[in-house]
Amino acid sequence: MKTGPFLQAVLERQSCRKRSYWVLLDPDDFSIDEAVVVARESEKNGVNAILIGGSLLHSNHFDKFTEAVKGSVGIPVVIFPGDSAQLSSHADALLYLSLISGRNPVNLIGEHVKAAPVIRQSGIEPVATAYMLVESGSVSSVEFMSNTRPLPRTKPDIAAAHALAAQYMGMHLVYLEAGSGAQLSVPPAMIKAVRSYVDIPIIVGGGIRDGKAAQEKLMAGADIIVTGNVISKENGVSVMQEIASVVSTF
Ligand code: 1GP
Repeated sequence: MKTGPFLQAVLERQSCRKRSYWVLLDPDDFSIDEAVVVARESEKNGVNAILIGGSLLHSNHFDKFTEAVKGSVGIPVVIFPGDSAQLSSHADALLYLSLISGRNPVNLIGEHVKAAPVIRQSGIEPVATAYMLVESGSVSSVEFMSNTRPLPRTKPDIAAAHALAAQYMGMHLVYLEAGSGAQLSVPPAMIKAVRSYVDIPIIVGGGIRDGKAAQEKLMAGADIIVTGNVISKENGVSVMQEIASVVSTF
């Protein structure tokens, strides 16, 4: 399969040793108008892409939400789907996530089969992504909703073996996920172990709340930092600016 423009751009940044910062917007947490404001602010501050998605999704405005965000920024808008219903032809790309830390066939192939014909028809660029859930001090939404166990946070070698298997299977990105709002973010030792095993870009997200945490992940070998929750907090914009500046100067 030909590499699409979004993945191409991610790989180019990696080959120039440039790190990236992606901001996640959950359509359950923002109205469309709020999302547009946050997306514009993100672009203004040097964020490299907007992710859209959520584990639950009570709201039914996914397509309109994606269309509005896409219409308001020039940076890529990428779906980060909680399930196969979270699709929109307005997005540039979609992280085609396989929850490889778990052993639930629904999240390894089931949802993918349901989504594949829709993706084909819509023309969204799917990017095969190894999604690895990491223990983070409490049960995350992804853990509960997917009915899978996260990787033990004190076992970096297990995480590295999973990531390597994903690379051997042809996946293009690894996403180390502590879960949205995680008490404990992904440990640097685990990122380091994964980095020593794979060449593909490593995304790290979940519980990153300041520049210092972002820097710790980058130093361990992360290519891309994702934050979600933090933007809706009182000082959300200044935290985003702080993280964007750490990522861009790294
Ligand atoms: C969750 O990795 C993302 O899927 C972001 O997590 O909301 O904790 O930043 P936070």
